[in-house]
Amino acid sequence: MLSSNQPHVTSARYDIIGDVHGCAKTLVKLLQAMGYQNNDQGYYHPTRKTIFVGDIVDRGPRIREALHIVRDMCQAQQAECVLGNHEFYAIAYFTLLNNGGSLRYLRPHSAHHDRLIAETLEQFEQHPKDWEMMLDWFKTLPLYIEKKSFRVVHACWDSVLIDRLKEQFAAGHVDDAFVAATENHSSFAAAVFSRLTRGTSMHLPPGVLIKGRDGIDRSLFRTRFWSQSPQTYADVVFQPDPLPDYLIDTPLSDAERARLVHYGDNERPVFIGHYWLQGTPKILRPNVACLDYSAVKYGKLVAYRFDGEQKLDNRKFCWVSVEREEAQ
Ligand SMILES: [Mn+2]
Repeated sequence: MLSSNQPHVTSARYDIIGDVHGCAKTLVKLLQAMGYQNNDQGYYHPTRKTIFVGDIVDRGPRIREALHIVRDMCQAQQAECVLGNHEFYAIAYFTLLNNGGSLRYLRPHSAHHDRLIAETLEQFEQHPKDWEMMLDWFKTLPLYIEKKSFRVVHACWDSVLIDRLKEQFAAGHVDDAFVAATENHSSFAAAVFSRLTRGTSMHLPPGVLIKGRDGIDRSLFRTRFWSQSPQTYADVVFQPDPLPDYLIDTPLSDAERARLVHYGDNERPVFIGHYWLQGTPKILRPNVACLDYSAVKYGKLVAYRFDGEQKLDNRKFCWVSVEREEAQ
């Protein structure tokens, strides 16, 4: 029986943490700054739980350690974690498909895909059993978390897709057949993984390309799902590289507007990661907060300390700045 002075964890007290990408030292600093302690089962807080928005894996210097911290917290029921696009990439990179005797990987081992997973494979090279365990764990992660007072998804809350997914997988995590079905890019499974873990984008007008800071030409731009009555490209664009001036006032066509995902102001708060934001953490809407502030690119590892409020508050962000690689 619970004694009256025992700390009581309500369902609404959560620290939601952004994309870790192998920054284990920074993660420990953030947990400690928020009053978490460590015992033989991992980090815990006497009165709060943690939710990770995904993308624990890839890029950073301490990927294995970061995965162990997060997995241990999940195993001890001190945390939950949604699947990020990078965990999905890892699953797909190691998923072998066999159609009519020809074996191939669900995620082709192209130079680009090899590059994205390189740090992870290097850091697990001497620990193959450990990596297998992590891959098995990734497969158990839900694509979204929905609580009475809030929601979490890596990149985009698309209620049409999520409602349909719920009918098939009530707990939010899928099975091997659903993962394999993403090979067909027009399948429901492919739409779910792409939309929920990578968000929405829009095609630029025919023939127009924009060059990103990474030097890559793109015919698409990332869009936000929380715009209210957007009229122009400026109202929906959401990415580190701004659109060129001559495009920014382009009116949205009815067809473009119809394809946008809409997250209403009256819906419960939703927390996301994924978008490589910079600067001082602040909410995107009263009910939308992004927690990815580019920790692995010497930005910040950010948490939002949620206590059930339906209007989010900029004072509830907590973060650790990453100065250089040794600190990651
Ligand atoms: Mn991501």
